Amino acid sequence: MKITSAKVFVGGPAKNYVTLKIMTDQDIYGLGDATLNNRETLPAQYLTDYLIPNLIGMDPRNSEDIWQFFFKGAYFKRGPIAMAAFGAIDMALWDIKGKLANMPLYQLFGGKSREGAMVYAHATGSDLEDLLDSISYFVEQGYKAVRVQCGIPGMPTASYGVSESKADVKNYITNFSGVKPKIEVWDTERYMRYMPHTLERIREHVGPDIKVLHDVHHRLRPREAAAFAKQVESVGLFWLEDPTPADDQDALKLLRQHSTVPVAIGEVFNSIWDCNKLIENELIDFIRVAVTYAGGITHVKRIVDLAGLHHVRTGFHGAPSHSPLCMAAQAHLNAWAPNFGIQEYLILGTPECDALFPSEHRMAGGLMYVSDAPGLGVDFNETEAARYSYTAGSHPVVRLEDGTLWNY
Ligand code: KDG
Ligand code: MG
Repeated sequence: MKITSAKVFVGGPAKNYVTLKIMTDQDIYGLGDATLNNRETLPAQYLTDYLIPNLIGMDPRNSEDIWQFFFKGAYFKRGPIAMAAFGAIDMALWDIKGKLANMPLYQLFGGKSREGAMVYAHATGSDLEDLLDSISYFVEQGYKAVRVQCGIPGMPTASYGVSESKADVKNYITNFSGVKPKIEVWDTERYMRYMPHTLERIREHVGPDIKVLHDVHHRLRPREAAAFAKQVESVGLFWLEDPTPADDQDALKLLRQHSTVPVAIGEVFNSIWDCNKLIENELIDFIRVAVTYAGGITHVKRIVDLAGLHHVRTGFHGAPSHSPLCMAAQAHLNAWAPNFGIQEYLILGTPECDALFPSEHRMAGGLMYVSDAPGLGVDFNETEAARYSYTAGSHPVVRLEDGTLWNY
């Protein structure tokens, strides 16, 4: 069996999905996602210029050797651009493998460990009143877990995960358009004063059974993160996400000495080498990598297995920038993983998105049910794809009030 050609599409409804389609000499094709949020053209270019010309003629069934060829074979390894490009190839090769075997991917991993996989929604409010409405909305929809992000009184601008306008509580989508980033202003002291007791109020509002998650989005120093985690311990958070900048694998030691709050980290990691010490030293409870920019199914499965040895559960990234192809790959891993934790879920399921990526993966009662179709179980409609083109976007840049640059 041979790979005969491959093409890359960039675009989609409200997002620049980067979709790879690999064709073979046997009338079977595979699909993969290389979407790197706000830098979408870069993995697309890497695929087109370097990786696809090497893929032509390879046997798509040798997904392990092909992964090693691109990863070990590259002198300059890792990094989100390369790993997103390898990730898309790897996903597409697993898709082909599943179609050849006439099995859904989770069967090739070892079958199902559960039926529905718990997901969490994003509740958001420009103030606490709005946030409580937002939480109630998602709970009424059947979600068992919600991430809560609240506007902080006196904060000069809306901060991460918070609606800019009042009463915008259902579909929180940040407008990232433009090459020049929007500037956000951050004040750690205001956040540290307001957020802990607000989380207490949220717990009183939802009762004991709803799982509550909160994302600090890399904003605190290790000592501040330790103090914050200690203060919010009584809230019983399901997780505290990215309390410190993710690059420092030792930063969480102080937090661990002062608090038992579960910690989730890893949405910016792109290889096992970014998280192996965190996992082996049991400094985290959930690993947040995404199948797209952590090198695809082959590499993420290795991370999941390492995590399982150290009581670390999965909590794969599922921001709206992930295409339904990445979410499908994660759905198969979630169905299989013995150490599954939770899945972030923000695909809006718009008619436009469903038309571009037809699939039978479905959501019910706050759980995601994986499709039984062979391979990834998602198709790609090229006629629909022709309607979309690329629009440049950027993540905001954060500064302190005196102008000092901070972490987004
Ligand atoms: O591309 C960056 C976003 O995906 C990120 O800011 C979202 O923190 C995030 C989350 O938890 O989904
Ligand atoms: Mg996050």
